[in-house]
Amino acid sequence: MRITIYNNSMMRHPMHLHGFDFRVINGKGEKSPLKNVLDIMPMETDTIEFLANEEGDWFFHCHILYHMMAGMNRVFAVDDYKNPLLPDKAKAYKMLQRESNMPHFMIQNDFATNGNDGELMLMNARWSLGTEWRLGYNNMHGYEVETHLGRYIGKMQWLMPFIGFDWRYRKMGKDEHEKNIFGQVNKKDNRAAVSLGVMYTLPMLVNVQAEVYHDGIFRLSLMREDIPVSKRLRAGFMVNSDLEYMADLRYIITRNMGVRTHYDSDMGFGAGVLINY
Ligand SMILES: [Cu+2]
Repeated sequence: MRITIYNNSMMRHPMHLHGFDFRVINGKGEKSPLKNVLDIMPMETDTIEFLANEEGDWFFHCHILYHMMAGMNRVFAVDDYKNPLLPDKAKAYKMLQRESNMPHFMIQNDFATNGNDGELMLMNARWSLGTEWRLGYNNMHGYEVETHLGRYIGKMQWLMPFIGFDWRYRKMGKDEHEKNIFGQVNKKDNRAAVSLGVMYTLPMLVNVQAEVYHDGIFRLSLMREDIPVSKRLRAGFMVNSDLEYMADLRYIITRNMGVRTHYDSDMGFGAGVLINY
């Protein structure tokens, strides 16, 4: 049996096969190494080969267990093995796939000098529900909340169509209307809008997002989070066609805590403590 696997993620995955050792056929011919774990690197393609001569249902999975639980697992059925523990194998396999597509939850908030900056997210392998907020301490800075519900589609899952809801409130003293780069006038001070959009993952994990709101306003954004600068330092940025921008630097102290400094075109410069779960 010959299988070609491709790693389209930016992580390495030690893929482990039960029941057999396999050869890794990557142009080494007779000298192909024999393994039962293949640590596949980002963007790597590998072909593995083994003689499926042992009857059974054999598990093939990523050995990083939370990847396995997020769906990186399959079963190779060799012959029609009657497993005494699994009378209904089709049902059991469905249950496995359901169990390994559990929703996971994350939340973070930056308690900063210029406001609260945070997000929460509920995701499984395909669906993503996320809310981001920027809550200022005064009316001039105002509030801004953006919510997106989307589904990653395609084999590579680089494209996510979504529906969104934006709500913002701000009081500058005058009701300020700003123009975006398409010449559309955007009411920024008190706005509630629903949107349809798509997000696409570009190389280097830069996300580009195109969104059209029910009032006709169009918005394009480019963003990237978690750019590793050093072992503990992460950078990020966002720019959009409303001429808003943000750049941040974050220093990871513990798994759930860090310090963050950022500059936001609406809220200015801020420094704070970032808590995440
Ligand atoms: Cu993995």
